[in-house]
Amino acid sequence: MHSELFKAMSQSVIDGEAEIAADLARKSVEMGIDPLDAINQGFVVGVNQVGKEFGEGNVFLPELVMAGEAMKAAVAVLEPEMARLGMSRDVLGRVVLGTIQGDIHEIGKTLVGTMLSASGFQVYDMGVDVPVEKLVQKAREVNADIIGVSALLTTTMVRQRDVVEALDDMGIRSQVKVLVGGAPVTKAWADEIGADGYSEDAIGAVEVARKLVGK
Ligand code: B1M
Repeated sequence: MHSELFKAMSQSVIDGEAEIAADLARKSVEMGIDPLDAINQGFVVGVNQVGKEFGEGNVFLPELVMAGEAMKAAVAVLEPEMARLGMSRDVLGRVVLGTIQGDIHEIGKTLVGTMLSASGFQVYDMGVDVPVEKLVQKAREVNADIIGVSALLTTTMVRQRDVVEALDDMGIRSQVKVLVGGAPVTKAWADEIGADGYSEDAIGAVEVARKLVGK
C-alpha cells in the first residue's frame, strides 16, 4: 500500500542519507503509518541490504557506518511515536537491558527497549558495550525481573552465557530471568546457555518478556 515510501526509506539507508531517512520517517508519522511497519518494511530492508553487501565484501565500513547512522536517525523519529501508541501503563516488570561488552550495535537493542517500555515494562537501558558485571549489579540494585542481553556479533554472543553464569554465581539465578536476542542468536543457542527466553525481534521480545513475568 505504501510501497513507494517504504522503498524510498530503504534506499535512504542504503545511500547513508540520515536527513532524508529522518524526513521520510516524519512523513510516515504524518500519514499515520504504523512506525513498526515503517521500520520493518522500510528502513530495515535497506540496512539488511547493506549488511549483506558488507558481508560479501562489496561495500566497506564507511558505508556500513553511514547506513547505521541513517537507520538511527529514522528510528529516533519513530520511537516517540511508538511509545505514544503503547497504551498499557501498568508496570508489568523491570527489565535491565544492554548490548553486551565488546559490541556497539545499538539499534535493535534500543527498539526492543522502546517496545518493552511501550508495553508497560520499566526498562533500564544500560546502552552498548556493557560489561556482564554491570548488567548483573544493576539487576540486583533495581530488583529486576529480567535481564535482556543483545548481541550482534558471533564473537560477543558468547558473553550472553556469562550473564547466566554470573547470576548463578551470585545466587540470584532463580530470581532474574535472562532474555537473549540479536541477529546471530537462535533459540538453540538460548537453550544451550540456559537462557529463559529468546526472541528474533522486538515484538516477540515483548511477548516472551510477558510470559517470563507471568503476565
Ligand atoms: Co555491524 N555487523 N559491525 N555495524 N552491522 C553486522 C551485525 C554484520 C552481520 C554485518 C555483516 O558482516 N554482514 C557483522 C557481524 C558478523 C558476525 O559476527 N556474525 C558486523 C560486523 C562484522 C561489524 C564490525 C566488526 C565491522 C568492522 O569494524 N570490521 C563492527 C563491530 C563493532 C562492535 O560492535 N565492536 C561493526 C560496526 C557496525 C556499525 C557501528 C557501523 C553499525 C552499528 C550502528 C549502531 O548500532 N549505532 C553496524 C551495522 C548497522 C550493522 C548491520 C548492517 C545492521 C544492524 C542493525 O542495526 N540492524 C548488521 C547486519 C545485519 O544485521 N543485517 C551488522 C537493524 C536492527 C533493527 O536489527 O540489530 O538485528 P537487529 O535487532 C533486531 C533483532 O536482532 C532483535 O530485535 C531487533 C528488532 O527487530 N534483537 C533482540 C536485537 N537485540 C535483541 C535483544 C532481545 C531480543 C531481540 O532481547 C534482549
